[in-house]
Amino acid sequence: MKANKIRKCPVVLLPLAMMVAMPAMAQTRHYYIAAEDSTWDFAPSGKNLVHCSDTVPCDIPEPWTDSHSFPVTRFIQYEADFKTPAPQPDWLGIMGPIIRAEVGDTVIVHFCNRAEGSYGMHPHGFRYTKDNEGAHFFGANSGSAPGAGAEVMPGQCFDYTWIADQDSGPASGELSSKVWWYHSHIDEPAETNKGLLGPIIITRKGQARRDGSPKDVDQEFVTAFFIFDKLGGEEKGLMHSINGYIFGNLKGLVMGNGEKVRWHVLGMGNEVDLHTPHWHGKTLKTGRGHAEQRVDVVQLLPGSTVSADMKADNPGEWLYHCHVADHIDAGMFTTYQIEN
Ligand SMILES: [Cu+2]
Repeated sequence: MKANKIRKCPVVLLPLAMMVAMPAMAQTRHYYIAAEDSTWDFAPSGKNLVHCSDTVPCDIPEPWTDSHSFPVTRFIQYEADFKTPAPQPDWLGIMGPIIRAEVGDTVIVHFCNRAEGSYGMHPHGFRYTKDNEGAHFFGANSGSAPGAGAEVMPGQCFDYTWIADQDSGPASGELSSKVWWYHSHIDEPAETNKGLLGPIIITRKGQARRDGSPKDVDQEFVTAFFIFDKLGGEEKGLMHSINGYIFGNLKGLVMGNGEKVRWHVLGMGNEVDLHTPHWHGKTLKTGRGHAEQRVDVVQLLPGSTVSADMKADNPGEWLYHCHVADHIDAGMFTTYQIEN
């Protein structure tokens, strides 16, 4: 196992004015991520938690009543020892860890495949070389073979180097951070459907805290809308999920009154995966300057992403759901809470 190579900045005494004017130093950020087989319960409470009270039956409707736990393969983050799991917010659900960078940073993902199949990690947004593309294909036009990181066999490891360059970060009309996907890409449809996917957040240069999160927001949430197909198209295997949870089982979307909250939303899946996340209780703003728009619904297609800011100043528990009728019936909803 390679040692964590995060370098410490040398201590140099500078006049305060100079320190304030200096841009943040580019960082090399290390992530330790394994692919692992497990079982995932898309409704661990066994209940429909949004329509549930002393007088309302809490049952998940048929055909999903007892059909919401399935085999998955997921990206799990560890500390550098590859033994201690890194903490992950409950609301991130089935997704792999958030990989963060500020424009100018380099991300090194130390990936180990502990699952039974061969997998890899392909990022959106970052700049990378062929070996770090993490996608398996033969380029017949150039005669190119798959890159070194295209396919990591069971029991093997690969270090991906991904660069957050200017083109990886938000453009001028966008918010201070933006979200991208990463996922396995040998048999991409099968592997994302297994659960091998997660988010990347890249913050504009000079606008990130030390941990990469944007300075101008109090909290960021990431929610992915994806109909996992766990039984070859059979309805009772279609998990209309947000972060791998159905019927209100996605919990922890909690914010303080008055906080500025950024929502990163992502879509993945098949042609049925057209999703329209809708927030009750508050409107949001996408973009900035002339590109600013006020929304309470955004549009997602497979692979696409949207970021939007909410001023959380209306305390209460509010619905958060896909607005596609069939998807509502199948449980693609939860709630978020603005605490008083
Ligand atoms: Cu939907």
